[in-house]
Amino acid sequence: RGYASAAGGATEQNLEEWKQRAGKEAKGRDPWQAFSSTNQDIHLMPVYSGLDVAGQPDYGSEFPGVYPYTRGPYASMYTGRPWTIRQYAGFSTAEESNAFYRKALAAGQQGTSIAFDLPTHRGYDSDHPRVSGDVGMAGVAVDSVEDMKILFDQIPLDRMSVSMTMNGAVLPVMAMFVVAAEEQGVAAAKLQGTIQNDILKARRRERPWQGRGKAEGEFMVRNTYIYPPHPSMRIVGDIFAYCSRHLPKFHPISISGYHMQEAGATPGLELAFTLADGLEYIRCAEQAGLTVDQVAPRLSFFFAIGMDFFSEVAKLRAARRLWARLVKEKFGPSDEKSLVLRTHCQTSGYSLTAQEPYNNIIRTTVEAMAAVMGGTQSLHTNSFDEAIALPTDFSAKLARNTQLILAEETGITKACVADPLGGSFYLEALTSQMEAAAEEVIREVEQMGGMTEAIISGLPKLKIEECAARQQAHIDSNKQAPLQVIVGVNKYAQGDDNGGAPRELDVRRIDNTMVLQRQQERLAQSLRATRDEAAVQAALAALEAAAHSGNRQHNLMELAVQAARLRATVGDISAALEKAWGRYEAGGGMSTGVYNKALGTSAQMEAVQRVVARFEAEVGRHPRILIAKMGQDGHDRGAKVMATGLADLGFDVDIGPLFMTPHEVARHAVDADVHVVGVSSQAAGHGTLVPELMRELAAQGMGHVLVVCGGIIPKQASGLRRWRAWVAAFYGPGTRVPAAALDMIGMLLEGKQP
Ligand code: DCA
Repeated sequence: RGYASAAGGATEQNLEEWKQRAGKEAKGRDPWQAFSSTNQDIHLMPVYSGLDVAGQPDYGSEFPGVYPYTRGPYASMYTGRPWTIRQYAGFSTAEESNAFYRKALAAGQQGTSIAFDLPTHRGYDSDHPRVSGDVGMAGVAVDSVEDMKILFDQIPLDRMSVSMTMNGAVLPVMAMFVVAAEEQGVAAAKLQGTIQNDILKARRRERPWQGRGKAEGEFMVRNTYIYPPHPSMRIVGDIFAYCSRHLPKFHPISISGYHMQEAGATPGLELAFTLADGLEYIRCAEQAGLTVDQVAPRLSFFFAIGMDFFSEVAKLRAARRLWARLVKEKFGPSDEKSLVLRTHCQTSGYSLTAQEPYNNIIRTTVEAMAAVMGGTQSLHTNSFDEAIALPTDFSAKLARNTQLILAEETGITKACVADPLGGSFYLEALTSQMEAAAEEVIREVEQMGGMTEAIISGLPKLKIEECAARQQAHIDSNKQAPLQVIVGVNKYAQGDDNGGAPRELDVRRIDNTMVLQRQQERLAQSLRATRDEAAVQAALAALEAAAHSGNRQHNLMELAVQAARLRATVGDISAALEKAWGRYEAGGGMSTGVYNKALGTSAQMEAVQRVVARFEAEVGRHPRILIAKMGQDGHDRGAKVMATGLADLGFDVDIGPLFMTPHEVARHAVDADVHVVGVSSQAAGHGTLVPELMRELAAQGMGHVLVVCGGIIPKQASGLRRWRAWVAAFYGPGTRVPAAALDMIGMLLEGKQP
């Protein structure tokens, strides 16, 4: 504790007086011990005063919009202009998504944010044989410029800012956006918005077997990447260079921490890895021939906002301060705009529960408040039903209204001041502590040679998975550590008493066969049949040659735009690059021991050990499970947590690679001679893929294997009723790993056949 005038007159004597009074309230215990706690990252004292900020040189003298921007990127903040309400959405066809955006914009939304389906993310056209279960399921299917034009029909691209969450197939998608605008009569120079283009990021987490059906991508935990890390970074650099030349108002990247927190990172770890990614991208731009001042002012960030209210506010403040300082020290820019971190935030998908889903409205409101108090520029609020399915029109409207009410009814914007929480002793001290902790991690990453090298070494992924396994064990053990209470799940669960609310939500249903048919028809009849095939093939050959050559004079984005103009598809452009670089298979790897250690001993744990021992005695080996992800759904947080937990509980666990076909899963089950196949699905492809798996298992003589499923599998999906009868168990959101283990071994010992 230091002393300075910033202590505002507080002295050690004042503190002693507080301790005496608190000591009485603590009934004789040391109040410092009795009332202190830890958030996920930092040990917290029970009270803060001027003494705790007195050592901070800038305490009290910082202003919003002024270096180091702790209090906000703009001087007037929301008093001048509120944040942008930017809801992320997209489903099935371009026509339906376009109608949805237009309705949302008319109802108060201010920017669009496009969710693409998984085949598009992974660079496959809708008619590719690997992707039939995923077309149009977790986002909109876009195969060509024709789809892109429909997506933005009657949306004025010269005035409306558009965000596109795209990483793997970023070249064709960005190229098609530019061409669609061109054909709408809008010059590239007028385009405003953001493309995610963040191939380094980590992906989102699900509770075991759980998650939401949104498509994201990255390297840290294996997701919607397509090419190996180094060529992927070249794409990022080429997009930076292209945007700097042709789209000066566009943000060529959204450096994303969101998926790290969703995958299990604490807010502090999310902060550190995201800024480390940011530094790496500036270097990547430099390699593409740009100066820091040509790229840094247009970098944008994206953070998750979870339930740890004050940590989240402090995280955004610390992010701005640390970023400004790091960029200044490392790159010495001359444009002050290069130092300013501007961000989009999204409320946490992980914090949503399938049990008592209306509670999610309250969670999202609190998280949105944290984002706003932290000074976000743009915000997405989740819909309450997203732990179950994609949002309905009704739930999407409530999510949007959450922001409209905050912005227009509460006095947070108009009748308010810039950075209203600035100066809070606790918040300022927490901001500094988070900044220092993040800087420490960033130093470690920098010593490894930066984030690309760190990712190749597997460090960030393992750190995040360890955090996730530890948190899950705390939830499962019912220890109810701070921030691990989930009302309605591990505390105050009401069981069947729903207070009269409808038990089953009316969820969005997507008819995959209809989308598939429409996309296939458009590809075959109006695209491939009418385009100049020779010109298309020449454009694709030029792209492939440029990728092969590694010559940075040939900008890949430039070549992708030419190919897109000629009606080359997402699949064509991705395949051309794949010929040069191959498709990347990240190494697997699973953290072990973390779950067990955090879980500690419990009656349930001992019960699992007993049944595993009994199984071994009767069968002659440990129960063996293959955990499989099928289709293009890369959300493997639930699968990983389940795998880690089951391995720690005594199972032999095989975890298959991502993106398997049902045939490949059955083959793997035969080769590994497993007792159970656990299918984890977050992207709704299970309706097509699980029945196919059942047929494949039977065909390969493995009909006796127990098949269990987990993830986002709504009970209401009527088409599933038939195959649900064949599946031995469904482990929905909130399932505890030991409970699932007991259940599976129980079924195996009873000889229950699906
Ligand atoms: N006073 C004066 N001008 C202001 C103020 C203010 N208080 N606040 C904002 N503005 C201006 C900005 O300077 C900007 O104008 P410019 O582009 O000419 O510089 C304009 O208003 C828009 O504000 P901005 O803060 O850039 O907000 P957005 O356009 O919503 O951009 C950003 C936010 C994070 C930078 C962007 O990358 C984004 O929208 N990301 C979303 C990513 C996403 O949706 N991901 C989905 C998962």
